[in-house]
Amino acid sequence: MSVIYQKDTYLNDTKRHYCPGCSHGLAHKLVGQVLEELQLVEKTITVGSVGCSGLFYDYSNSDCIMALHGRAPAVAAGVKAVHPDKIVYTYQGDGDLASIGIGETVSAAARGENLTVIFANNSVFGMTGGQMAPTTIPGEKTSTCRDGREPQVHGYPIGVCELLSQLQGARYVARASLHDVPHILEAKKMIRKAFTYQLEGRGYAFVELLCACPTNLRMKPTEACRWVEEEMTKVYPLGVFKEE
Ligand SMILES: Cc1ncc(C[n+]2csc(CCOP(=O)(O)OP(=O)(O)O)c2C)c(N)n1
Ligand code: SF4
Repeated sequence: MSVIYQKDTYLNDTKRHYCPGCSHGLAHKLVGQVLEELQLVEKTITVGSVGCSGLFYDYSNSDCIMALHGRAPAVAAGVKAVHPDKIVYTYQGDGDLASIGIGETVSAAARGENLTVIFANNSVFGMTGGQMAPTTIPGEKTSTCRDGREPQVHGYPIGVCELLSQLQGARYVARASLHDVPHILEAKKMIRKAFTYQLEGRGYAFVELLCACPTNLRMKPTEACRWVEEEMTKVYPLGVFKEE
């Protein structure tokens, strides 16, 4: 009998702490499947970050290192410099990557580090109670903008793919969404390409995943996915921004 599906060896069986409908678990699964398919599980070092995915090291069989809030790209660059033969990637939320870590993010991309970055954009600081993040979309209600983000008062959201694709050092920049199955499959293709870039030494590769945080949106999981599809993708168009 031929095997048509089995769990990847990158993730272990530890019970996850994520809320029902949270996209983080799905994002990890896609990364795990890609690493398994590319036979990279044994040589991958994951650089985790601060936020709801901060316990990721408990869920993975790979070597993991935790960075301070926002510092994952700098840590990953150091790890890659010492272990050029390893596959090194960061997994970061939007508060981590686009707020406190925006300096490290831009610098690593501008330097053209041969790294893979997986960016889980759920539009809020999830772990700390759903505060407004640089990625919160206009009109979105959060615990620190209860009447909705108003650009004249709170500023405009940062499109990280739009920003990074302007940098010469960034080679692959793409945005996908995890709100339904066809888009999840598209996201997997992008993640695969981003790891292939590193494998081939082609430089910095970045994949943004639009994610649902039902708890802080105060929605049911299905409603949160619909919100990502209907509202988030308007502000953050999907697709490949750069591929060279
Ligand atoms: C230097 C520092 N500042 C603030 C915090 C508090 N903090 C912990 S998690 C977090 C929010 C993380 O949000 P995000 O990166 O969007 O990830 P999510 O929880 O949404 O997955 C913050 C601000 C911290 N741990 N360290
Ligand atoms: S608070 Fe949001 S990001 Fe954090 S585990 Fe729950 S749904 Fe996921």
